[in-house]
Order: sequence, then structure tokens, then C-alpha cells
Amino acid sequence: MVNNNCKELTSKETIARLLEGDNWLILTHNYPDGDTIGSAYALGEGLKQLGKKVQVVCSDVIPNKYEYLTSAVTWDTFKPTHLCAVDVADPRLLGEGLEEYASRIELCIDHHGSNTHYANNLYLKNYAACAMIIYELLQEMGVTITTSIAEALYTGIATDTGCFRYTNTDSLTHQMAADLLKLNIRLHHINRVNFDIKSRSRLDLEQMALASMRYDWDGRCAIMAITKEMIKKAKASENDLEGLASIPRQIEGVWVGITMREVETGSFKVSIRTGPSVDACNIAKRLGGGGHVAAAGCNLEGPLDVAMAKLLNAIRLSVPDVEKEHDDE
Ligand SMILES: [Mn+2]
Repeated sequence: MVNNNCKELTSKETIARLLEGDNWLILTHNYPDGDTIGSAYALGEGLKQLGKKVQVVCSDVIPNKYEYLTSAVTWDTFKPTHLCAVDVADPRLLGEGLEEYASRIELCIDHHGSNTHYANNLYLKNYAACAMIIYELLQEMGVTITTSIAEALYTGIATDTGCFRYTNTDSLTHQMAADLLKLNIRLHHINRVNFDIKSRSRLDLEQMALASMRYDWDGRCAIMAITKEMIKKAKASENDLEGLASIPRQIEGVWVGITMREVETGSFKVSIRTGPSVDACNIAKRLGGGGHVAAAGCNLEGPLDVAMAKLLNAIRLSVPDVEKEHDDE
């Protein structure tokens, strides 16, 4: 699927492309998050302001919590000729039903270094959120940043930085957010639905997952299991599972946080999160997986006890000679 003819554009060239088309289908990634939705809605509203016809599509249902964005806009109906993907690093992330577009995306606007250059033209910028790139483009195009556009942009920036807590947060993310706050956005509501509210199903599932927590390596390793039965019992949807993998590492003194999610009956998708003293990718590689230094994953066959034993063994082989006194943050 890698497109060797993909051309990387400058902001001026990107704007020229956007202005050239008179109708745009804006594509988001599956399991949509605040950044892909916020980027698409902000760009879409901006292009509408410039007299274009716009539609935003997503292969999955947009979660209810984004109702404050989706209820404000009605998209146009037309047969699209111009396609733009936002925050989509790989065409496989377009999801079911949108595959047909994968090979003919004219423009991709993205912030992922891992972008596979699948589009004919790519505007890539190493920002914390795709919405930050959209914000700059809209300003350069002379679009008036309305409250509704500002809410979409803020949503993207806030969600991709974990509400300004992740390491990708810098002065520019704060600067842009500060500018958007001047436009009367519903800050409290946006932050509450994105960062505080949990569904009852999510809470029930967390309760069961927390009860499964096991510790090893003198409390430096925590392992949490999420079985199909738990998901069924909690009536949890895919959205309710978002971010669960970060829980074990939230425990004080835990250097290696593991989440084992049963995918097929008896087979587990393992998420490994580590602090600076342990290489998550090194552990995952021993089990046929891969990833990054602080976040990696692999798949393991069950039953749960057997998979867990394999995992603990791989962790023991991968960890440094610790009995260091320092705390791993
Ligand atoms: Mn993003």
C-alpha cells in the first residue's frame, strides 16, 4: 500500500490543494478519538466557510461524548471528488467500509512520524496533535475561527496530550489552547466529558480488572487481566476499553505495567507499559511482539496462568540488574 509517488507538501502547497477542490470528503480513522474528529470537524467547518461542500466520514459510530461537536454541524450531500484524510497514519486505519477510498486519497494531513505515505500528497508536521496543524492551516487560509471550530481544535489538542500531561505537551500546545480559550469555548464541559466521565460499564469493567491485579518482582510489576467474560458481564463496548492499559503503571512503585486482554477465547493481547529503567519493546520481542521503549505489545496463547508465566519469565530476562534504590518514574 506504500505509495512511492507520495509528495510531501509545504503549508502553502497544502492550502493551494484545499482551495482547488470545491467539494471535500474528509476521512477520519476508525475507533475515532478527539483528535481525528476535532481535526475533521474544524477543517470541514473552515472549508464550508470558504464556500466548499464538505462531508466528514468515519467507519465507526462517533461516540456520544462528542455530541457537543457533532450536533452543531450539518454536512452536505454530494458525490465527492476530493478526498482528504486527517490524523490517519495508515490506510488500514480507515476501517470497514472506507477501504475503497484508501488508494485515491489526494491529501493526507497528519502528525504521526509513522505515516505510511499512502496518500498522493502528504502534509506532515511533528506536532502533538493533528488539530494543531489544522489550526495553523485555517489561520493561513483566512478562516474565521468560530467558537465551534475552536471547540473542535481544542478537543484535538487536549485529547492527544492527555489534557496537557503527556510528554508531547509543550509551550505551543499551551499557546494554541490559550488562544482558543479566548473564543468562549465550553471548556468545563469538554474537559469533563473527555477526561472525567466514565460509563457505568467502564466502571464495572475497571472494578473486575482491578480485582484481577497481581504483583510480581517485589511490586515492581503489576499484571491486570481483562477477560471476555468480564467484558460481557460489564456490557462494555470497544469505547469502554480505551486507555485501560495505562492503569497498572499508575500504581506507585510499578515499573512494568501489563494488561492482558482476552481477544479470542483463550488468547491474549498483551500491552506492556514501562518506566525508564525497563525497555518494554525488549520484553515484547522475546514473545514475538514489538513496539516502543515505553509501550509495546504481543499476543499470547492461554490459558491465562500459562500466558502469565511466560510473560513473567520474559520480564525477568529483560529487566536490568536492579536492586537499585532509585524510584522508576
Ligand atoms: Mn492524533
